[in-house]
Amino acid sequence: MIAVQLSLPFPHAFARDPAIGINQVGYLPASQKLATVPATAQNDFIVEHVASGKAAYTGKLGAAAEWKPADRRVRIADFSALAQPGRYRLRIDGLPPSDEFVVAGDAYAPLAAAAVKAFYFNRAGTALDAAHAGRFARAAGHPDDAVLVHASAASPARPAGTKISSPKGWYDAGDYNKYIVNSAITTWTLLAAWQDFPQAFAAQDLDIPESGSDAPDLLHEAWWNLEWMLSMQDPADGGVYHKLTTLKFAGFVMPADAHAQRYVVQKSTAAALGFAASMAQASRVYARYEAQFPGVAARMLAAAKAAWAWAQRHPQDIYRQPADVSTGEYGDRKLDDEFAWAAAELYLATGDDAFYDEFIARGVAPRVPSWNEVGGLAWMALAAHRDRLTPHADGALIEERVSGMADALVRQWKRSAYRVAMQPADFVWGSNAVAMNQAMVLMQAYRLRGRRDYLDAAQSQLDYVLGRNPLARSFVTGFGTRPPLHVHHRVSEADGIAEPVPGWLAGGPNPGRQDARDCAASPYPSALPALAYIDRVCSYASNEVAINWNAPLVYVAAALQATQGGENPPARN
Ligand code: 9MR
Ligand code: 9MR
Repeated sequence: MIAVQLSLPFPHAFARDPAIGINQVGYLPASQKLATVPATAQNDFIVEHVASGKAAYTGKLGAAAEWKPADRRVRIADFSALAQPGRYRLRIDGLPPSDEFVVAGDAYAPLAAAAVKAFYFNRAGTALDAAHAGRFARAAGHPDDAVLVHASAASPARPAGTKISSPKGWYDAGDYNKYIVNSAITTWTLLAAWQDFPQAFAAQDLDIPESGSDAPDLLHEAWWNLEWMLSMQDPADGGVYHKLTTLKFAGFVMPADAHAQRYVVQKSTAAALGFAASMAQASRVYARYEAQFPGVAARMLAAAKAAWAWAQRHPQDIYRQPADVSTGEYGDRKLDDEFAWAAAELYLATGDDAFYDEFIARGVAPRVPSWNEVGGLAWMALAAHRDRLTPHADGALIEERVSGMADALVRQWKRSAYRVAMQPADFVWGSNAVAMNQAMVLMQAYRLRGRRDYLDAAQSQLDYVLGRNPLARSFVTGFGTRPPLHVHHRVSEADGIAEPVPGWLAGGPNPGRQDARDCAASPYPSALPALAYIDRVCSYASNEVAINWNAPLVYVAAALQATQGGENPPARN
């Protein structure tokens, strides 16, 4: 175990031939523009027009410094002043030129759209027709209209083996199961993107079956999952099943060829609270579209309250994986943050001060969110909707806690030789989503305080997942010069199309390498935090895709596009 952790035969294989790292999708005219350059003795860099080879910008490299997560010394090239749209590359004597990149007013619009469309591509229980899915059209699978109640979920009205219907929803990730805890943070993040940056989605045409209605496509896409979530609530008591799953993971087959029996498994407190939080939030969002989604807002608010009430009666029903079930767990034993999150959203939805008190009573610290750490979502929701706070709430405290969380990230970003906020401990399963969730926090603080360094730090996080990383690769399928080609995604692998389904963020470097045995034929080239990645289908620990990882990518791409997009940006300050 320890030997594997510390001494692979060639831990520096990637580090020996480093490349200039740039954002391969490009930059907005107004964005900060950084490249990461292997430590070189040269001091000058040139940004040249690809077409003419003429210099568009010349500058000096920053001082060399060490970046621990990749054990590398790097220098920063800052060409933020280059605001002229065009196609460029970076040149430094003695190094191979960088990949080509664009500066364009709409640089992240296609990315933001594709990252939402990825959810459509992961819809369960429906055929994807060629008119909307193009070559990724596929037959329907998993109708989920005859799901069995697992013994762990049995209740008087629904004994084990009862058949229920729980169709639609999104497949969680590379696997075909549907998990409430993960669905909750995912739909919350997508709807937060809509709430915070509606201008990025108002006219977005995703070319999904619902496109062309007078509600945004994003809300139609989210409703596909919310409708499924509603069916996971037991009408008899308000409890919410933790997941809808096969007993074991399916093989790498298409949805239409996966026929194993599906079950709803154990009601859990975490599921009830995540459900309550996201339903309360959604009820406010869809209330503005009553004509397109009749009755939906009221139904969701009632469902949120019922789930909250169930959680009050079952405050500690931790999910315990039954012996005959081996699919994803999303297990969490610490639920203060889930209580705080649901309370905060119910407070915003109802204006009832008792929910605010519940939120405060949990004493939850604002942290960068992840599926099992949702306290930050509560703080951010309250901060983003200060206009809804009652006199009972402490608006100044809320604002301070959210910007405090972002200030810590800004400090990390400034100190980092690589100019990213991520620390060694952030390189976990789904590290790229950590990067995106950090950027979401920074964009929340930017909305509160308008300070330029929040924006620049968020930009750096997006740069990182799009190529300004020590592997010099984009981590989003279909985007950038070297995107992932072999993600752990059953559809992408089984569909017979060489390229993976586009718009998906791969999990990213993860020194935990929990899949090492499954990947023995193509071992990780390095155990270093930022280099422990393989673009292989075997690698569910570094190269799977997942809805909760894509949602903050949607948020960040849309937020930066909305904030800094356009051909004639305001001057930098
Ligand atoms: O395909 C599964 C993936 O979706 C999960 O994230 C991962 C961890 O739970 O497990 C994958 O399934 C693998 C299993 O855990 C071990 N044997 C190989 C399976 C498929 O590669
Ligand atoms: O994202 C989850 C990660 O935090 C956990 O460490 C990992 C192992 O429990 O599971 C991840 O979630 C997977 C889920 O269990 C099943 N679907 C695929 C998810 C992404 O790999």
